Amino acid sequence: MPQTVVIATGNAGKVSEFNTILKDGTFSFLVSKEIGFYEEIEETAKTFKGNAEIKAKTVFEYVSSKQKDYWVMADDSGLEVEALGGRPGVFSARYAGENASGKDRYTKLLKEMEGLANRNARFVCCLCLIRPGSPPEFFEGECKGTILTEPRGNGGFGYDPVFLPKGYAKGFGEMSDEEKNSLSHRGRAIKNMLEGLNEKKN
Ligand code: ITT
Repeated sequence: MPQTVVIATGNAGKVSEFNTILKDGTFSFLVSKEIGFYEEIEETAKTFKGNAEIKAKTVFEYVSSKQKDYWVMADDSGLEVEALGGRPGVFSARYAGENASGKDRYTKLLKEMEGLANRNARFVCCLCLIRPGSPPEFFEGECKGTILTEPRGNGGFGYDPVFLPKGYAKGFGEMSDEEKNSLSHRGRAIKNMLEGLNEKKN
């Protein structure tokens, strides 16, 4: 029987990536709203880890009163740009205002970076996993790269069209989910989680 994991997210792009990476039948995923959780969770922490924990704990509290054996996982992630002192960072989702689209966000970023020679950046992902009876567990992943001067491709979500991972000719926006997952911050965090879970089993 697959382990049911509730992903504490409202971001369809993240869910699609989780489903692509973890498709071997070990886990069966539900998203927050599929278990009746519709609240907007306020991300008040200053770190990815802190916000991942807030999201996972909030949904776990809701789920555990109904389903005792479900796991809950949350992903807090974002883009850190060197020349902007690490911005937008934990504010990546809110960088262009509350209801902005991915396109609004990367268009604003390209504008802010116009003429900047240092285009180094990294994507960061922190996963928080809560299993019943255990303290929260954290798994991280990063992907270094550069910010393009123009968007390329329309795959992925968020800032993907303007991110070129280090050592690759294709940007995230030009990659399939599989290609992106093999090197992305989220793919690496998930790999770390699977390794961590396997170590605990043995
Ligand atoms: P949830 O909190 O509901 O999971 P969210 O989109 O608000 O969804 P975050 O608070 O973690 O998620 O914000 C992450 C933002 O960083 C996200 O909205 C994107 O703009 C950006 N981001 C994160 N991972 C990304 C990726 O793989 N590709 C492109 N942009 C990404």
